[in-house]
Amino acid sequence: TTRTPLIAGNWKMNLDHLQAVAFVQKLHWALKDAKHEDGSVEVAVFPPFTDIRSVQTLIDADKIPFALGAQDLSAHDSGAYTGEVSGAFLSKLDAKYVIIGHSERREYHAESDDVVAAKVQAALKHGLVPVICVGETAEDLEKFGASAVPAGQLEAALKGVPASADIVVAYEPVWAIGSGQAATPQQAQDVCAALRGVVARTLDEDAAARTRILYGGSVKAANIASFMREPDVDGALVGGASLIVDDFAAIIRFEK
Ligand code: G2H
Repeated sequence: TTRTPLIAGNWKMNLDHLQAVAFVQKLHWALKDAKHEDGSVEVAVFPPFTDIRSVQTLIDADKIPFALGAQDLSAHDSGAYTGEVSGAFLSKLDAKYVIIGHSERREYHAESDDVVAAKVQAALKHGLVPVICVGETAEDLEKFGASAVPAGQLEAALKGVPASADIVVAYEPVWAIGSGQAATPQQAQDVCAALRGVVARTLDEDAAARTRILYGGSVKAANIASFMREPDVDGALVGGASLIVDDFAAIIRFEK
């Protein structure tokens, strides 16, 4: 199976809507003639909610080949949930993807595996592709090894998901996030392969062959190629380096 690599920029709580529009314009210029233009690499940006409308208008007007995603969504469809954002609203804005269960949400907003699973259901219901984030802390790594915790998180998130569902998985070891200390390509490969096994067991073999599994955690221009050479790493979820035009463009232009 050929899986189209996905390079995803998780901006976290950075760039207001004016900065976001300027950034996307600059990134688009920096990528003229890059391989995303022919569809051999997919690029997605995940701005804060308040930027999504502005970025959507720009990529639509200028025919910029970036997919749009949100960093979170509500588990509910609508109603008395102050401060929450429905997946229905996101898909109306042409968002294709939504990040679910990022470790910062698990840690600072107490998102449990059950909440993550409910949000995955909400995303699928509204036609969004969930980017399901899993990863172990330094303490988990020491106690259980690298794969056990992320595999358990993924299994929980896939509860009730049909085998035909379009999903993306992101392996983000918590100890590698924003720390400048990325996992080694071999570590990423081992866990991504284990996660593909979870998809095969929980969904089916076809889903496992089709599903893109990303590595995230201190990805930069200097290390992207080493991750992309691994057979079970199908792309990257990039935080810090997705906020710098030249760095993110260089990551998208990776050569194996
Ligand atoms: C992990 C990653 C993006 P960074 O959180 O999701 O961030 O690349 O800054 O480590």
